[in-house]
Amino acid sequence: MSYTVDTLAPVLSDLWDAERAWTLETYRSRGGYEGLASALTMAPGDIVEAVKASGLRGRGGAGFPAGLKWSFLPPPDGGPRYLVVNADESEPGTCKDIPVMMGNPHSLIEGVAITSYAIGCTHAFIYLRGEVVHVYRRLMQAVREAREAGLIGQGVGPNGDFDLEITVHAGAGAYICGEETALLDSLEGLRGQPRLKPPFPAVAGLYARPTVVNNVESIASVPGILRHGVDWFTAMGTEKSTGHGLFSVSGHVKNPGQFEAPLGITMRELIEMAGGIREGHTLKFWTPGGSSTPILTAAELDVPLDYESVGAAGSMLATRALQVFDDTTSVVRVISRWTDFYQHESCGKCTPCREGTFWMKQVMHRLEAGQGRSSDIDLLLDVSANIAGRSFCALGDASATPIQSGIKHFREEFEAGCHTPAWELFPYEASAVF
Ligand code: L3W
Ligand code: SF4
Repeated sequence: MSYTVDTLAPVLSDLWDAERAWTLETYRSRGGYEGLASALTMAPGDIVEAVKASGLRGRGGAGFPAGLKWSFLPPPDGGPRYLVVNADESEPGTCKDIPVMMGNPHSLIEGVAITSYAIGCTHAFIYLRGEVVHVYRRLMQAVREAREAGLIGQGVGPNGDFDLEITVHAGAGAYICGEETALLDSLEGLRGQPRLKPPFPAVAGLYARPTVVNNVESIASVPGILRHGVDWFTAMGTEKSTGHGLFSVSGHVKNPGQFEAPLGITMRELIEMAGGIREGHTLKFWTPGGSSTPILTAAELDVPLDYESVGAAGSMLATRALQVFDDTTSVVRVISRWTDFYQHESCGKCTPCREGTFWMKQVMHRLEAGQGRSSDIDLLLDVSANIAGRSFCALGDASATPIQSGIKHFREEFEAGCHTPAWELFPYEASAVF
C-alpha cells in the first residue's frame, strides 16, 4: 500500500515511506518509544499537565482539549479506569487514521502506553472498524511486538511497576459506532447506539467505569509531545489550535493524498501541494472536515485551517477531510449520496433523525432525477431544521448540514432539479475520477 506524503512538519507521517515502516525496529531507529521512556520517569499528573499545556485538541472531530478530558477523570478509587482509542474512522472523506495505523502503528501503541500511564489505566482498548482486516492484523502485530520487547505487559517500565494490556477490538462496521458512547456500548457487546450524556465517559464510560475516549491521531500525537517537549508542539499551529495534523485531500486534485502540516495551513496551500485542481477545471466547492461540515467555496480558500478560523467562516475543521469538487460536479448528486449515507447509518434511536433522513433521501432522489416539486426546497429546509438540534446525537445534525449548506450556496441547482436530471446538467463521465 502506498500513500502520497508531502509534509511541512513530518511527525506522524515521518515513517510512512520507510522500508518496513510498521516494525518496532524501524520505529525505534527514529527515536520511537523515547517519549514513553521519559514519561515513565515522570509523575502521571505531570504528563496530564504537559498535554494540557501543549494545547493538543482531539483530532477526531470535536477538537476538545485532550489533557483537559484526561483531567476530568475522578480520583482513583481502586477500581479499573480505561483508555479507549476511537479507530472507527468512517466520516465520508476521512482517511487519516488508517494510514497512521498502517504506516506507523507503534506511534499509536506508544501513545496508548503513555496515556494509560498518565491516567492510571492498566487495560486499554483500540476499537477498529470491522471492515479493515489488514489494519487489524497490523495493529495486532504491533501490540505483539511491543509486548515481546517488554514495552507493555505486566511489571514493565524502569521500576517494574507499570502494567498494561492492550486489546484490539474490531467492530461490525457502523458509522454510529464512531460516536463515543455508541462505541462503548458496542465494545460491551451491546447494539451500538448513543447513550445520554452526561454522564460523560470520563465519569461513567466502559462498564460504567471512568474512561478516556480519544481518536487515533490524538493519541499518536502524544509521544512527540513527551519526546520533543511542549514548546516544540506549541511552536506549530496557531495560538488556540496548536501542533500538527493530517490533512486528507481527495477528489478533483491532481495528486490526492495525506499532507501533514501545522494547523492553520490554508486550503489554497494544500491544493497546491496536491498538484492543483484537475487540468482545465476550476474549484466549485469543498468540505473542511468531511460531509458533516458545511461546504465552503473558493471564497474561503485562504481561511487558516484551525478550529477558530473555520468556525468563523461558517463551517467546522472536524477531521480535516478536505474533499475537492470541481466545476463538473452536481451539488445535488453529491448531497444526495451523502444523504443516502446518513439515512443508511442512522441508528434509529430517535425520531427526528430516523424519520427525517428517510424523507430527505426521498426528496433528494427526485431532485436528482429532475422530478422535484416546486415546494421541495422549502420541504428540505423544513425537515432539516427539525432534525438539526433536535436529534439525540451529532449524526442527526450532520445529516442536515450538507442539505442546508448546499441550498445556501447553490440554490439554483436544487431548483433545476424540478425539471432537469442532474446527470444531464453534469454528466457522470465528466466528473468521474479514475
Ligand atoms: C467530560 C464534559 N467530557 C465534552 C468530551 C466528550 C467527547 C469530547 C467532545 O462529536 C464531532 C461531532 C461530529 N466532561 C465534557 C466532556 N466532553 N464535554 O469531549 O465532545 P462533543 O460532544 O463536543 O463531540 P463528539 O460527540 O465527540 C465529534 C464531528 O466531530 N465530526 C467528526 C466525525 C468523525 C468521524 C471519523 O471518521 N473519525 O466519524 C464531523 O463533523 O459531527 O461534532 O469525548 O465526552 N463536561
Ligand atoms: Fe441514532 Fe440518528 Fe438519533 Fe443519533 S441522531 S441517536 S444516529 S437516530
